[in-house]
Parts: sequence; structure tokens; C-alpha cells
Amino acid sequence: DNGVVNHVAMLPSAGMGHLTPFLRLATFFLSHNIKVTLITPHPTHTPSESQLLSRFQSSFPQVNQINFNVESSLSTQSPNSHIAIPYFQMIDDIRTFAAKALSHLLSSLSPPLSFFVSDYFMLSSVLSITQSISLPNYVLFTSSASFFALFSYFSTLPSSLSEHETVEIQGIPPIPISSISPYLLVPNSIFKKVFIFIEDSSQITKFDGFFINTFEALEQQLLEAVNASKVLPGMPPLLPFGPFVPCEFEKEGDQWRKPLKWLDDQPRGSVVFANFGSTTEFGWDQIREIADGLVRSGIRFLLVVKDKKYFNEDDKKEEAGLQEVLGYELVDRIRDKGLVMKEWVYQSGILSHEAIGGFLSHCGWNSIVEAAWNGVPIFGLPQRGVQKMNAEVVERSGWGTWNKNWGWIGECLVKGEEIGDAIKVFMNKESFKIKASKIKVAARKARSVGGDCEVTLHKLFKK
Ligand code: BUP
Repeated sequence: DNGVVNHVAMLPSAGMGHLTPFLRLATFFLSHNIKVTLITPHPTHTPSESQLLSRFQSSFPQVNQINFNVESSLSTQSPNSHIAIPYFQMIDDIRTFAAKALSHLLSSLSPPLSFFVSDYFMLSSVLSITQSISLPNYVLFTSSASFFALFSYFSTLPSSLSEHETVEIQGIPPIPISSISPYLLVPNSIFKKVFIFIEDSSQITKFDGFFINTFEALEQQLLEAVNASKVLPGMPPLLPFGPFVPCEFEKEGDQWRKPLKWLDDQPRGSVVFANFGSTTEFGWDQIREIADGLVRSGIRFLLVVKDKKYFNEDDKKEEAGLQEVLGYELVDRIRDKGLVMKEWVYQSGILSHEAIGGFLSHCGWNSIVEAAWNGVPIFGLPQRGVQKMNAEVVERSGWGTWNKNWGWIGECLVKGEEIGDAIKVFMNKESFKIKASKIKVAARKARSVGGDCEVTLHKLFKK
């Protein structure tokens, strides 16, 4: 220790899927005596984000937490309530703040920053700022290395992509076109306009590096190909910092105990856990089919259902809501075999419970890494974005599967009978369990003292 205080500033994008990995990485920095400044919007996109932030603040009062006011017309109408600012609007608001105030803010921090960590949704908005003040800029990529490869290659792809069957990128497995979000294939879609980084991959090479929540055993081939500049010439280092580990502050009040108590009474490995991400947009008809499938499978289950209303209006009418979503008959059939909850649960705690034997997941990347950390096999029900590509990562490494014929879940209705059969086969497959335990061992090794994450950290701060 030479007395130098290492200081890092971080700016996550909106959404739990971005905030959670940023806070987990911040916790890792803190545990290695690195000072952290965290810059976040107020109000947040969802109530869950502001609750998580305040618990983080209570656990780590030493963190320099800076809130900036979101200036969109929507939020100024009622600055203190959660009035569901549309996601794209929120991203735009963060960019506006960055353009106006970030340069001054970052250069005024004390002690001076070692580097800045931005979100990959902010790519083009921050680079010119950090370059102008000569501040090293790393990007936290909150998805898989598999998607990183496509992301960094994207602007060099032909525009007539939808006529091809696969995308072929040197050094990595071919990506089926059907696994890529249709929004990325449509020229001039709003998605492409908002995430303008994709239009210009050359910017990627100007950053100091990319942090990613993955580890060798999970995505070795991808990491090697990207770092050998096979995917994009001149690529800065893609640094695996995963698996990001769930933290104590993520537990909310006492409510996280409820499903764990129920799980305590279930046999080891007997329960399939079904949860579909923080921005699930299944219709209620699809949720009913999934619940019906779970009952038909004969396997014990813990199902978490939510609708947009819950997230947007902070509506916690748990019991009434459930019957409304599932119908009385189904709620009655569920009684023996399952627990259904209609609220935010402590997912990583559930995944670590020994009664859990499988995970029915939308395949958000954080969920996948949490399952890997706990050695829980995954059956994927991808709904949108990069979730099919994430499901493929799991399938390739042999600890789970998904049904490609079902397409994007929620687009057409998958019936309970089919779901029930699939769950039965999935939960009885020994090879998934064996592979998942191996992934868990590798995940723990990457995070151990002297493991890959610490090696990455020492590279960053070598003096
Ligand atoms: Br839902 C839910 N409790 O009830 P992903 C989620 N989580 O702790 P995303 C809970 O939120 P996209 C709940 O453990 C994970 O850390 C979960 O991130 C936690 O999916 C995070 O899995 C969700 O990346 O969708 O962000 O919902 O695929 O768009 O990233």
C-alpha cells in the first residue's frame, strides 16, 4: 500500500438489469478498498431501483452517491412519485444529463479518479466527455460475451441480414438470425436509433476496455475470440469480472424470507423456480398457460408472476391480484404443489436454496449468471432482446435448454400441456445437474482469493 486512494466513478443506465450488476461491481471494488462515486438518476425508472439504491446506501455509507434530477417533462410534473417514465425516455434523460453536467462533475471529484465506468447504453454519449478530460473510460457491458461479439461486430453486418439464416463471425459459433431481436434487423427502428452505438462499432475501440459479468468456464471461446481481435480489429480488452455475486443489501425488509420458508419444507432439488425478469411482458393468458403447465408437470414449483401494473404503480395487492391473473380454478389446482407469488422476490436467495432443482427463466443475463453461481440448471423462455442468445450460451455449455420452436414467448401462445411435458423432461435430466454443479465450482473459483476477478482488478490498478 503506497497511500494512494484509488477512486472510481460509475454511471449505470436505467432498469434493474443494469443497476444490479453496477452495484455488485461497486461492492467488489469497495471490498478491495477502492473509493466509489455512484451517479444515478432521480426519480429512478422503477420503485425497485430506488429501494435497492437506498439499501445500498445504508450498507455502504462511505460511497459518494450523487443523484441528478431527470429533466423530462414527464418527471417534472411530479418529481417525487414513480410515474413510469418510458424506458427509452429515461435513457434519453440520462444522456441529456451526461452531455450537460458530466464533464464538470467528473473533473471536480476528489481524490482524482482512476477511471470512469459507464454503461454500454451510454456509449456514444460519454466517450467525447471522458476524452476531453483525459479520463480513462471503461464500459460495463451488462450482457453476455456472446452478445458483446455481435454488438461489436454489428455495424459491419450487411443491411439485408434478415435474408440470411445465420450471422457468421470469425472465431465464434454461428448466430441464428431467428435468435436476434427483430428490432435489430429492421432498418431505422426506434431500438436502433436509441442504441446508436450499434451504428458505429468503430467507437468501441476508443474505450480503455469493457468489463463483463462472465467467466472463463461459462464463455471461454467467446472471450478468447474477442480478445484475440478476431471479431473486431483493435479491440480493447474485454475483462471478465464475473460472476457478480449477490449481496446482502439486495434483501428487502423481511419479505424475502417468505418463499425461503416454504422452500425449507420441500425436498432437496425438487422445486422448479419460475421467474421472468423485471420487465416481463407476457400477457396474462401466457402466464395462465405457464401455471397450468407447472401443475401438469407434477413437479413442485415456485412461480413468480407480475404484470406491468405492479411495476408502474407500485401496486402490491398480492392475493387479489393473483386470482385476477390466474383465475380461481387454477389457484385452487396450484394449492398442493406450488407457491405463487405476485411481488418482487429475492431471486438470488431463492436460487441458492437447496430445494431448488431447476430454473424456468426468461434468460436475462443476470439471472443466468446467478443460476450459474448456484449451480441451478435453466430451462429458457426467452421473450425479447438478447435472451435467445443467452439461452444458447447455457445450452452450449450443457446445463440447460430451451425450445426453439416456441419462438419469442409472449408472441404466440405456448400451451400448458407442452410446457408441462417440457418441464418434466428438463427436471429429470441428470446431465444438466452434473454440468450445472461443475459450472458452480468454476464460478466460485473465479471469485476466490487470487481468482480471475482479483487478477483482473490488479491489472487495472497496477502501479
Ligand atoms: Br423479476 C426479479 N427479484 O422478482 P436480468 C428479478 N430480480 O431479485 P431483466 C429479483 O433482478 P433483461 C425478482 O435476481 C436479477 O438480478 C434478478 O436481471 C433480480 O433480467 C435482476 O435477469 C434481473 O438480467 O431483463 O433485467 O429483467 O433480459 O432485459 O436484462
